[in-house]
Amino acid sequence: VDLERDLRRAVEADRITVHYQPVHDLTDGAVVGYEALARWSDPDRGHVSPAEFIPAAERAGLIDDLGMTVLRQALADLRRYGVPRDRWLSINVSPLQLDDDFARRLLVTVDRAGIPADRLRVEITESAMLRSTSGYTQLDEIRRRGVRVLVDDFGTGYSSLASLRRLPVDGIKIARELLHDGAPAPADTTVVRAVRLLAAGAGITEIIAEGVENAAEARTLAALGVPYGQGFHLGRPAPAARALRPPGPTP
Ligand code: G
Ligand code: G
Ligand code: MN
Ligand code: NA
Repeated sequence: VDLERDLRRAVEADRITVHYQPVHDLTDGAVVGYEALARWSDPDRGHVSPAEFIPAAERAGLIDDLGMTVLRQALADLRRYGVPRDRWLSINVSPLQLDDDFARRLLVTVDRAGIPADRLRVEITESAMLRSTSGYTQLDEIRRRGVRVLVDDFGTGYSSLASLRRLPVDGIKIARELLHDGAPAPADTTVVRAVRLLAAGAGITEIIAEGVENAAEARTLAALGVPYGQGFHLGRPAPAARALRPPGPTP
């Protein structure tokens, strides 16, 4: 409860910040987009993990404000740092945000920022999507404007071809748990092949592997036809000034 109170103050005082983790094209290494990740550093608590404060925000009814704060900051950062037009911005969306006004609010915010809606990606977990069919309408509405919907943490829940075909989605992010399973070895090729087939069966080709932690994994995934990757090997989450600044001469 104290946590929720402090978080409310942080959200109201605009003290939630955003870090960015790049998504890379695994064939040529180019950056194709960024995932925005909320950060909270409290004067007394220090750095609080999103694994702790996101659920707290959901319990306290703050997730909507927090999500919009992250979106607004991220859209502003795209402009401030002159991020090239062809790089997308991905935000995480909690199922609790998918109320009847979600699409309208999101699109108004994007339009006000002067960023084309087709640069935006929205990440939602599969279980969250399956929970509310009313959310489908909202997702379809933003998709009509060009926003792409990605299934986050794919493979950690109940994944089936049937559900994937029914969901209003454009891409999937393969959960890092699926690739590592404790072993520091190359990505599990059987699992990756299966996921690719499942996605293809639903007409989905935008596939992003999460948790790419070494060069061997990146090579294996590329060889298996996974187009995109994200992970510590490719780039860690970092503040805008570091993550989004165009590469310049190193001092
Ligand atoms: O990478 P990191 O440890 O920051 O993220 C931990 C979890 O918090 C991830 O599951 C991520 O999806 C979630 N998360 C991070 N930022 C946001 C946000 O702005 N909104 C929501 N709903 N979840 C977020
Ligand atoms: O659930 P979601 O995919 O939104 O979570 C992103 C989280 O994954 C963030 O907390 C981020 O710090 C973490 N993350 C990103 N890349 C890697 C990686 O290569 N390895 C591990 N273990 N975690 C990662
Ligand atoms: Mn995510
Ligand atoms: Na994920």
